[in-house]
Amino acid sequence: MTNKVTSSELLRVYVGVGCNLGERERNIVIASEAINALPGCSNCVISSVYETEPLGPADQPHYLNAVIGFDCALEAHVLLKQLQQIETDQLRVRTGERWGPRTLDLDILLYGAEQISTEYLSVPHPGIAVRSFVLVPLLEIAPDITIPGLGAAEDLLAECPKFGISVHTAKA
Ligand code: A4P
Ligand code: MG
Repeated sequence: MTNKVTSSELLRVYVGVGCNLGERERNIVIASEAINALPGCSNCVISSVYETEPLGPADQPHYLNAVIGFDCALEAHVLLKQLQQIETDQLRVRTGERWGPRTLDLDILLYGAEQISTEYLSVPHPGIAVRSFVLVPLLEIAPDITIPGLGAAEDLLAECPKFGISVHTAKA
């Protein structure tokens, strides 16, 4: 495992954003502002916002999904804690239901080109290859991106279930 970042080293990080409760679009905007305001994080770019059918229990509202890319000087587990605090600030309640509805979910998709496997963190995110709601917005802001250990994101998308993905709000 190599997950140490020195204060002088910036990695490009991609975070997947998902929500299907509350003021969905507003939750995403607030999340991107909160990430941009984190210490050691800068040059934040957000994809278009996409509407998608739920992965998991079908009796829950459709999701809005987006991907946020930014330069990051935070160590990966420190970033995870910061993202979980942003989720909590946006009134996320953890019910324990797998893939249940939520006001905000922030997943670390990619942390530079690093592969991390600890009790608390798996990067690249384990679902990345089979989620159009991750790959489509990721490719929009990083068209040539390669997923460490898995290959070109574009090739993964070709084989991936689509979850009825459509643009909800185009990138500004
Ligand atoms: N964790 C491990 N790796 C990571 C990572 N790369 N990023 C751990 C973030 N967290 C990571 O997460 C559970 C634990 O995962 C954390 O404590 C962390 O240490 P959580 O956010 O508390 O719970 P969760 O999100 O409900 O669990 P899970 O299994 O990660 O769910 P997913 O994969 O996030 O899926 N359908 C659509 N259309 N769009 C969606 O965005 N999202 C989900 C949630 C289900 N269905 C969806 C969508
Ligand atoms: Mg999650």
